Amino acid sequence: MSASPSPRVVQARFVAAAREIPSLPPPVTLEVAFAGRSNVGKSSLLNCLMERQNLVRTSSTPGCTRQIGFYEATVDDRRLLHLVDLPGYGYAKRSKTERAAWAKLLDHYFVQRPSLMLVVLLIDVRRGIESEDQELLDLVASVEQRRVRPLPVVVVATKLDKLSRAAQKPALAKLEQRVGRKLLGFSAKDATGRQALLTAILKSAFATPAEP
Ligand SMILES: Nc1nc2c(ncn2[C@@H]2O[C@H](COP(=O)(O)OP(=O)(O)OP(=O)(O)O)[C@@H](O)[C@H]2O)c(=O)[nH]1
Ligand SMILES: [Mg+2]
Repeated sequence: MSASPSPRVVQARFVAAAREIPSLPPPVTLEVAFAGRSNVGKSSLLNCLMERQNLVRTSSTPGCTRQIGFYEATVDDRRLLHLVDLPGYGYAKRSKTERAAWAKLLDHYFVQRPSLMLVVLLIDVRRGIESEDQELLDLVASVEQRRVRPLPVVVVATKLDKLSRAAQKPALAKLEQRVGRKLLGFSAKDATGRQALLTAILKSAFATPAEP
């Protein structure tokens, strides 16, 4: 199956929501998870990627997404993917116990989930790296050594439209330097970066594993 130069999600639907590992849907479809602090724009990015206005619930109030949401996306050449919307990482208004339980669940999901092919990590371009973002970067790095297969990560800088055009490039460059890797700029408002992100997702998710 040849890859389209400008892939699009042609069909999208909600599949399942889960609060705990036992209620996750069976890992039969390749999966891409979207992680990041509360309010960074995970659910909005998913709507934008799937070209659907309100398939995923979003809110200006942090803490909107409270369950792991699974969405099936059909890409134009009929490839199927599950896009996984995660609740905000380290949401401060939750109790310490609740946050610890969530970190544990996330760790388990990242390490054990056989269908998970890629994590897309979101960082707000204006806020830069705060403690939750660093914790998440560290968590993903630590997961790599405990997985059977590698877990690639794509880091996305969100809400690019909130900066003036002139400020976007320097802000991205600064954040890239902090993270120590290349970032993709994104705006759910004007769909900047949608094509590049979808292309990166397809490349990772459907990559043929290297021969040992
Ligand atoms: N201007 C602008 N606003 C955005 C963008 N992405 C998200 N937002 C806004 O940011 C707020 C949070 O967006 P969500 O997509 O709900 O964020 P989330 O990361 O899913 O948040 P939680 O579910 O709480 O973890 C909403 O008011 C969105 O409209 C963007 O690219 N540009
Ligand atoms: Mg959300």
